[in-house]
Amino acid sequence: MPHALSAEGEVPSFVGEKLYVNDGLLRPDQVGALRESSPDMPIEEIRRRYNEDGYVFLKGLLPREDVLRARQAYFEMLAPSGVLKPQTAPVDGIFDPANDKADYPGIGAGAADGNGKPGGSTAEKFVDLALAAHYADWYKETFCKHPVLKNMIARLTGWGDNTLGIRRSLLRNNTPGNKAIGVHYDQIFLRHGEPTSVTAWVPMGDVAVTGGGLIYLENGHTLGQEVEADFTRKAMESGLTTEESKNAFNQNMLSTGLLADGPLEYADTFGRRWLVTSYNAGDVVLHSPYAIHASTINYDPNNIIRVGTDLRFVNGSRPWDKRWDKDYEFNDGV
Ligand SMILES: O=C(O)CCC(=O)C(=O)O
Ligand SMILES: [Fe+2]
Repeated sequence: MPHALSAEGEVPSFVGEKLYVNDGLLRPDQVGALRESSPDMPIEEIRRRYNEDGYVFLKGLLPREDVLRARQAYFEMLAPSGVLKPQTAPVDGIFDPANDKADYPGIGAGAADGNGKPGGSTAEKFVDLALAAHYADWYKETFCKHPVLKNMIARLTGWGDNTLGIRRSLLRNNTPGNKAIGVHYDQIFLRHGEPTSVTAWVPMGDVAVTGGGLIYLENGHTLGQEVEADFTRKAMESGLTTEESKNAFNQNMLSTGLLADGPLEYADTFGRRWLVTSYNAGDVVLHSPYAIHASTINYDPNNIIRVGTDLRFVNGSRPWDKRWDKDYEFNDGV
């Protein structure tokens, strides 16, 4: 049976919703559901799923109120930039539709060169405040060091007291309609360490399925390993030094360090689906350093700004990428 066409003549991507990525509208055959897990499952089962899928999506791991408290602090800080719709509560994070989205570009995905300062001079107030939020106590000392998260990772990995939350993190804001992060796996940016880090992707607020959440390539962690082996081979063949080959932006790679800007074409090239979901405040996805992921463009029906952070954990008793032992800054070369 042919799929019903929507009013615009385009087929919804998933559960009746249209999911847009940097290179267009995902087709239904390119999309599946992210597998949900419960933090109350036996840790062996959580570990089994993490190893099998390259990620584990833990519903309600963090107390919802802790996440919303951070969301509120974030938007109270950013409100003077005019980002929020007048007469709305900061915790709701509703973008003022009267704004030009170009003046409110996203941290982490908004700059053409990946990790540079996004936007022009009219974006400066917003961008400067969004950067300053990285250094605020409620973020750096409280949210990033949440004991429930660290404890889960210590149990998952068996690292125990050696579990170390690394300092550099990106507190990302995806304003409606702006560019989304392209296709990548995290080890590309962590090559000075062993490929055993765990990333916790933490949505800071509820994220509708069309609201710009993270998407994972099905079995992407096995493909990521193959791609990394290929980069290593190319680096050797082209005579790069070990140091050069560890660079995420070396001559064999895109200038952004990404595998591709466009998830749609990438899914077709490798014949794999993107796994998607909606998120609630408190949910966390733990993913392996080879898990291939990207995000959708935020087209939330209520103009809710998507905020999220990626917190990384390593075994502090093993070699890890110490370039990350610093707070995030634009153009920090990592
Ligand atoms: O939040 C995003 O858009 C990207 C996050 C990410 O790449 C990660 O958590 O590793
Ligand atoms: Fe990532």
